[in-house]
Amino acid sequence: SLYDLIIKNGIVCTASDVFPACIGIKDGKISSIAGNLEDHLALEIIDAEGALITPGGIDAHVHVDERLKLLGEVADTMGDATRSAVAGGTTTLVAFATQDTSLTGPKALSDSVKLTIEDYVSQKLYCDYALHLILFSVEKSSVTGKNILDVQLQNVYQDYGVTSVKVFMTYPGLQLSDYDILTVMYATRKNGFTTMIHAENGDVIKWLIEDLENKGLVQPYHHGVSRPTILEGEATNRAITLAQTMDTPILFVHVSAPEAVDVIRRGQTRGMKIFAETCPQYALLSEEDTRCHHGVSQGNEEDPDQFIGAKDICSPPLRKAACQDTIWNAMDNGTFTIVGSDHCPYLYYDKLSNASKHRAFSDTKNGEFRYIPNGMPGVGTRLPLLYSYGLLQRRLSNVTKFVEVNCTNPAKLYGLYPQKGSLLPGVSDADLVIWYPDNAKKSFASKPKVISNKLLNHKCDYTPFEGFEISNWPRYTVVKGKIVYQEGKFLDNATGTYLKRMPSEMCAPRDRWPYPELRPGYVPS
Ligand code: DUC
Ligand code: ZN
Ligand code: ZN
Ligand code: ZN
Repeated sequence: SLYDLIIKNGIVCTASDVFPACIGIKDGKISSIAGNLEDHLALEIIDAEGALITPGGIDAHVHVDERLKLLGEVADTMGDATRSAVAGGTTTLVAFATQDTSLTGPKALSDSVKLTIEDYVSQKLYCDYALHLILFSVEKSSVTGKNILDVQLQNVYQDYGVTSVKVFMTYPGLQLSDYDILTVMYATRKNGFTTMIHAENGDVIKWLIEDLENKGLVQPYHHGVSRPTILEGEATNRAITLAQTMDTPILFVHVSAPEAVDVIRRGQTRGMKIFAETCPQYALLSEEDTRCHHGVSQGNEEDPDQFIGAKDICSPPLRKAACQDTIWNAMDNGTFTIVGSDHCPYLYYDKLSNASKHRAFSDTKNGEFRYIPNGMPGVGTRLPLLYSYGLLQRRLSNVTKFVEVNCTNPAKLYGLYPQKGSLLPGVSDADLVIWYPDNAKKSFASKPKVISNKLLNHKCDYTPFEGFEISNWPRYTVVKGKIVYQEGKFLDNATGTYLKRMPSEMCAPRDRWPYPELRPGYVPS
């Protein structure tokens, strides 16, 4: 027949348009979108009953079991993360391959990616995924190092279609100097890569952590005290300065601080190619969520160790509740290009004993915040939270904005568009989500009202969003034309594969230099 599947009676929502239409799907692709498609043309029909239909989400920031446990050992495999993603309406992931510094030479980075992909081929994947590359060591810390990296990046793109690199301005062992960041920017600029930046001033944070420990202030709450917003603002501004020096587009990941939002917005207004990502936790949680360690009175059955605040530790840390409005506004006004989850699922309870012991206790009997791994799960909650708390509560102006930051912009930013991130007939994969109509009368019996860990289908033993009320949860998630998740249940027909990417269609250098002599290849006349 003409179509494998027709979805009718829905409202099609893209990053630009909202309109009632039928969607015809054939061979895993969106084939037609039309006012009416006749039932007899398809093998299978879904009646969407007036529901909103959006492209599947793209979560371009997830951590799964990486080969080198630089930031600690996470609970989810790629298979687990794709499963949780699909249950929450996300149909593409971009995770991280880590530079393997035991490899050198022109294929060092290409082989780092290769080994990562090999780890995932045997896993059952529920949707497609791509990879960024984490760089934490510049092989030759001299101006000639830029040529080595240039060739290494060329190979990584040619061999595996990786077109983005993440660098850290914090963490002992991972932090790059300004000098090395310029080297990275030279090479990413030349190869059309996107440079992703974790902006926090690592030297100052190191000093503050030591000082807090000397004062005995080691509980989870003090993790946030050691990483104040001004240090994110400073590092963000410094990275913008480096990007301006090297005429390189940059992307700030997991932005949390109002000071950072301010310098990003000002740089954008000056015409700089600055992009930014925020995460649902910075819009919906606060530093108060890490406080539960305080005082015996707050201890209870659930929290015998006075340690439950560890569930809300991430970096950058959760901020004051008063910062949340800034995050929502920047999401709605275009300062933030995308929303990613920064899914980084560390087990709260000890894996082996299953007792009420966080892994940090194995390193130190007091559970000092320094040893608590920085991250929380979120790949399954990103879209439902943004739908209920963003769209329905009017913090996001409309559904086109919801689609833009969660689906379409991540695809454009990371070179996956228009195969992913839209519903363009003839070109887009049939990855989509059917949401409940607001006034749904019919619903699956267990229609969720609050977020619970069970709903998330991940391996992590908690969610920081436990108990958050949700008005909508994906009713159907369709991946490459197959209904993979329907009314709370998985249908056993999922497939996922590695995606090669194109260079970003948003990030291109502007060729504006503070002095012409700084231009690569400048020859004095
Ligand atoms: N940065 C991330 O992107 N994820 C987890 C921890 C971190 O610092
Ligand atoms: Zn980071
Ligand atoms: Zn305290
Ligand atoms: Zn991350």
